[in-house]
Amino acid sequence: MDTRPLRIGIICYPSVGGSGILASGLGDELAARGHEVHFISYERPFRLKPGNERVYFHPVEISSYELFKYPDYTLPLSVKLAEVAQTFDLDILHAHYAVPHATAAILARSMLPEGKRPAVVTTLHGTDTTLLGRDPGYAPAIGYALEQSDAVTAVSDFLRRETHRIIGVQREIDVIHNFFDPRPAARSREAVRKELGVKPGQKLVLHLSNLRPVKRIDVMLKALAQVPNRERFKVVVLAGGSFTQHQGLVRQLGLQDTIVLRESVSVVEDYLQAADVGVFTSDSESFCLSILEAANFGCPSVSTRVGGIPEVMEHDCSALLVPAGDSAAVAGALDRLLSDDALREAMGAKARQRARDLFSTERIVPEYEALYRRVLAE
Ligand code: GMT
Repeated sequence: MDTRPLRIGIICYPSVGGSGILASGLGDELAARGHEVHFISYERPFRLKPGNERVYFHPVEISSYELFKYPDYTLPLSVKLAEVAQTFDLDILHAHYAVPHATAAILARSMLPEGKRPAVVTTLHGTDTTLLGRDPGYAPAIGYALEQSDAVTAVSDFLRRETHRIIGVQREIDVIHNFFDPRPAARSREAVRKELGVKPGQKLVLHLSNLRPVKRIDVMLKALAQVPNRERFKVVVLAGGSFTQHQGLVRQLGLQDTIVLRESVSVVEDYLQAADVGVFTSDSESFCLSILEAANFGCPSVSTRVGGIPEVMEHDCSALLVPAGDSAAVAGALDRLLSDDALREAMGAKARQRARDLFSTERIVPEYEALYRRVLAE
C-alpha cells in the first residue's frame, strides 16, 4: 500500500461552527501524521493550532464590483483552489460542507490539465443536506457536486440516509463520524466557575451552539424555567451567534439571574471542564459535536433524540435523550441529573469513555487517511 505523505487541500468555513472545527482538527492531525495540509478559506480557521509546520493557509480574496448586487465567493474560491492545487501538486481537495465548497472543488478540478487533477472528497456536515438540500435553488447543484466527487462522506448514518432521501443521490456515501481532540484548558475549573458566579454547592449547566433556529433556544429556556429549585444551578450559554432575540423570553421566564452569556469564546475547554451537565434542544442535528465536546470532559448531556444524536450517545447510559420540542421532558431529565450526583458522575464517566472509544482522533483520522488512499488508488 502507498504510504507516502499526501498533499491535502482543506476547504472549510473558518468561523465558529462544527464543520470548521472538525475540518481544522482534521488538518492539524493530518499534519501531525506527516501530511502537508493547505487550508483554503476567506479567513484563517480560528481553531487551527498555531505553529504547525506542515499547515499552510491560503486566503481567498473577493473583489467587489458595482455590477454585482451580491458578491460571488464560489468563483474566486474555485480559482484559488485550482491555483493552490497546481502550485503544490495536491493529491486531494477535501471540501467540508457542500455549499459552495464541493461545487468550487469540482470546478477547480475541471480547470486543471489532466494528470494535474486532485481527487475531490466532500464531507457533508448537516444543513448542507437537511436545509439546503431541500431548497430547489441549491439541491440540483449539491446533487451534481456529490455525484462528481471522488468520495462523499457524512458525519453520521442519519445524514447518509437523509442525503439519499432528500437529494436523491445514488452514489455510495461513507460514514465517518466526527471526532474531537480537546486542547488543554487555559484556566482552572474553580477560576471559571468563580468568573460565572457559580456559588459553592451550585451546579453548572452548559449550552454551546451557533444559536440558529434549529437549536430551539426557546425550548431550552422554557425547560430551564421548569426545573425545580432554580437556585441549585447556573446556566452558561456559549454563543456562536446572536442571543439578543432570546432576551425577551429570558426576562419573561425570570431567568435573568440563572443564565450567564459568553460570546466569542476562544478557549471553550475552559467552560467545558467547568460544567456539570450539557443541554441541547435541537429539532435536527446530524451529529452535535457539542455533546461530544462536553463528553470529553466527563460532562453528560440532556438532549433531544433527533438525527444522528443517538449514534453519538446512548440514552440512559451516557446521556438522557428526550423527545424533540418537549420542554417538560428536558426539564425532568435535567432535574434527574442535577439531583443525583452519583448518577450524573457515572453517566459523565460513560460519556467520556464512549467519546474516547468511538470518537477519538486515533480512531477517526485513520479512516480519512484510508479513504484518501482508496480514491487515489482508484
Ligand atoms: O449544518 C450546520 O448547521 C452547520 C454545521 C456547523 O458548521 O456547525 O453543523 C453541522 O455540522 C456539525 C459538524 O459535523 C454537526 O455536529 C452538527 O450536528 C451539524 N448541524 C446540524 O445538523 C444542524
